[in-house]
Amino acid sequence: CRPLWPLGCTSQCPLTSLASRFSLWSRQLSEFQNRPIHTFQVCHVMEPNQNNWLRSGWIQRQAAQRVYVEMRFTLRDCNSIPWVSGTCKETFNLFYLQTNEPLPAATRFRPSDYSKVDTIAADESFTQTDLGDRVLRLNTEVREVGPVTQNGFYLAFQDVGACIALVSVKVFYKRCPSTLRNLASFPDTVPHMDSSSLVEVRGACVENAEERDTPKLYCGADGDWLVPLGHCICSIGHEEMDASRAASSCNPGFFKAIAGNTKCSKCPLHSSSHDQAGTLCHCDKGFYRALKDPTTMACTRPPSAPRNLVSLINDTALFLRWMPPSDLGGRKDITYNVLCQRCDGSDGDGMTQCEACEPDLRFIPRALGLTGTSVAILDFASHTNYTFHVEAMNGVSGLVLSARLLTNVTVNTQQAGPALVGIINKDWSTQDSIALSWSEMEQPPSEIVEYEVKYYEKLSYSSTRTKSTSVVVTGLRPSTVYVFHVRARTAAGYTAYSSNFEFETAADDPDIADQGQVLVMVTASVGGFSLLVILTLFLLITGSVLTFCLPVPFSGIKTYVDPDTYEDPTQAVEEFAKEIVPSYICIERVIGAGEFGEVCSGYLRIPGRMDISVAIKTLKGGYMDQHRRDFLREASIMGQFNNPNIIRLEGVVTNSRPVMIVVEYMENGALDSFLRTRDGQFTVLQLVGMLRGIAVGMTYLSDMGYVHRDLAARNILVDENLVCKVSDFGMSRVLEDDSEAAYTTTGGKIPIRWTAPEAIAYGKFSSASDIWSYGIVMWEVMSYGERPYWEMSNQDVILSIDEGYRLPAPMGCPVTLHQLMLHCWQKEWSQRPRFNEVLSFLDKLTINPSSLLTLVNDVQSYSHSPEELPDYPLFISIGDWLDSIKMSQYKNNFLAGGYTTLDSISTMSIEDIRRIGVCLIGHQRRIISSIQSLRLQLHHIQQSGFQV
Ligand code: ACK
Repeated sequence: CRPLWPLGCTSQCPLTSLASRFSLWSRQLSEFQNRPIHTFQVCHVMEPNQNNWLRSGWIQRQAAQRVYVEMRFTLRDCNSIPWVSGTCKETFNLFYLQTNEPLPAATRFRPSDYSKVDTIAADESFTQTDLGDRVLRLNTEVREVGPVTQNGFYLAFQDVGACIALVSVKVFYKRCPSTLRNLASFPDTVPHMDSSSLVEVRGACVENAEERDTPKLYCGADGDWLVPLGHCICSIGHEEMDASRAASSCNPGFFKAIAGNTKCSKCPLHSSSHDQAGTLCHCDKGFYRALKDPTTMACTRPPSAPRNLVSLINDTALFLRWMPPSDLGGRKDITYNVLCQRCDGSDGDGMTQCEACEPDLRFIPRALGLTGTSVAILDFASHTNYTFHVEAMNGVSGLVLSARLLTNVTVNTQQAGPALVGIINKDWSTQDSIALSWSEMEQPPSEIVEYEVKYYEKLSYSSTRTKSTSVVVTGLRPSTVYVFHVRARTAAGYTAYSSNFEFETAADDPDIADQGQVLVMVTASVGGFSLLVILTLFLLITGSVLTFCLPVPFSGIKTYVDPDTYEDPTQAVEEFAKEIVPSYICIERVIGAGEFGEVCSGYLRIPGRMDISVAIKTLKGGYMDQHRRDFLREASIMGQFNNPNIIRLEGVVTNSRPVMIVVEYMENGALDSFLRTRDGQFTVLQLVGMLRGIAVGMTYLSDMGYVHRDLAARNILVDENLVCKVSDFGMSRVLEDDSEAAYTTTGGKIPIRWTAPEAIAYGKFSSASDIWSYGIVMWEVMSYGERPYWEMSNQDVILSIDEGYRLPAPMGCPVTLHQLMLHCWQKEWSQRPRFNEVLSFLDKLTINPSSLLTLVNDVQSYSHSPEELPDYPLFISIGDWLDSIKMSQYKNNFLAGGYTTLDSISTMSIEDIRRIGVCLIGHQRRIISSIQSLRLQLHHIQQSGFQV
């Protein structure tokens, strides 16, 4: 409150007794600790017609809109004064007069000029003391005066015959005091004259704070601040202090890069701030921050050089592989550049002459910006020394001027001509040795020096040498198949490798020595010279001929080479698929039809080996070259894989007709039809086992960088032990073969129901889109081959997915598995799990089968509860519906059960379906699926705003 009056007045000055009998007294009141105080008193209670006036000086209004007068006075009640009845009064009156200026001193006092404010009565007059005396009590009364609109006013007190002592008069107005709220300051504010309206006041942000939403407060009539709105926030480099009243600067070692009411953060690792109010921490010497790094991220540095760079060369490709640097510099965005130089011969001073490699050298996947730790190099010149430098880069490498850290390897590509060794015979074997021999070529191009035999046990190798055309490789493991590569070194250097040969050591029985022989095609023989043959033994487990031969253990996985990167696709077939002698193939019967010709089953009868059951895909006569290429493309892809859950390529027949692809035989055929014929016959654990197998195969493919694009139950084959293997690789590019594939707006052919939205929309196929398809395969498996999204059109599937709809859990599906499916169907591809994560999740489920016990058994527990179901009109009858799903025989069951409308069946549970007498589990499943499908279609119709 602000006093208006008395301002700077002494006890004598403020009130003037006007034409009256008010007089100034000195009194002692207990309320004033009995100190003497001055009062104006009047007490002419015995005399009638009293009219005594006391008037204030001129009081300036200042900012006041509403003026209050507080009067403190004592008043004797008439009863306490004997013989005064009739004349004694117990009230006095308060008046006021507004003027713009003080009245001239000579102005006559005219009571009629004054307006009455109120009649004032006392609340208290006497109190009883302990001694029984009656003591006058002080009264306090407050009145509002006005409205006062002129510059000032006078107050006047009229006595009409009471006994009063006026102790004090205080005149004041109310204001909302200046304040700090939400980091904004609000000035002193006078409320509105009209008590029902508030004064809106805009605050100003305190120092080092900035406005977000305009800060506001409202000043109420009683001088209270009300309704705080908006706020200010601390500027960068500052944090809030003292309950949002002030912003203080960040201390050294702390920073704040974004305005807001958060605290200053400690400088991230390898950075510091030395001053107050730091908005950024500067990187310590030798550490950097990339342009896109958030300021909260630790400063990082370039990586050290890659380690253990090794090379492998075969006839057509040169492979480099390395290990990540020991110091990644604190970052994860590591990439590698492979730089190449040709270093041929030396100049006159004995210095090696190096120049940039030829531009048409092909690096697969590329030379720069590699994210993996291997690269394949094609189209290199023979008889050449290449030096490859591999450098590791990360997001801050570009900010550093210091020398680059490289790892080098020099590779000599010289080959002294084509393979000289063609036939290798296995003469005999024991459980730990194999005896080999080979014939000599009649006319070798140049003298052969000697044989060197290298052999590999797991990931390390040993070697032995021989000058003769035979060798006994000892120290092998029993009952193990080894792959042999042979090449000769002549005086001119190495020849190309021979084909692969597989030989097996004998079983673990010391008495049995295998005397089998293997006949293979001859590409060259060795003449009567001393010669060197290198036998390279690959342990089958480690992979095909592309496996690196390393002196150190090597954990890496091969990279898939796209056959399309070969100019001549037949080269890719030669490289990755074995040519089979047609007479070794024994066709038994036709088992199906593929896009290029029949699929048959039969045996592969290779002399010296056990018969193998095989499926034989044939290319029908009258094909065009393009057909042949597309047909064999699958073989050159499949031939690169070696995994128990990927269909195994036995070989191809390309040199005679019909052209054939021979793969392992899978007794139970395609997974989708297999499950359909065995509806409800497996345990959940068996189904999970199948899914696990598929996940193993897909983990292998994705690790190799191969994207399948057409993962679906129809492309998984099942063997007699229920092992599932991924197949159908030819379609990764064109998908012509898949009856499910439909043309998209971009012109590609895509199996819509199995394909991730980003792949449909912009052709973005990746292992993440394969994961989406894997989720659909999970759903197919758990529903025993049900068609995903039932009878919905492709267009409706795309729209529903876009609207966030996902397939509900199939009947009897454990909740955990459905959750995994939903995870695979995340719209954002980067949020989907990876195959190795899916695999370890499935492994955990298998180890802990109780996690599979919670089933989604009832349609009512699906994501759309019955209450949410649209109230749709009946557009077909129950009879039509049952006819459409070939379940007409249950019409009466539905009628008898009281289900006469589609509306009524939409909430049916599997229990309800059993209750009305549908006993066969396959029929229960078909009906419940169709109900789900109806619900989905109705949901979609509702979403699209279409009125049925
Ligand atoms: O469902 P299915 O019996 O399994 O019918 C198709 C048919 O050939 C046309 O592709 C079957 N099929 C394909 N590859 C093999 C295989 N490796 N083993 C057994 N059946 C196979 C497939």
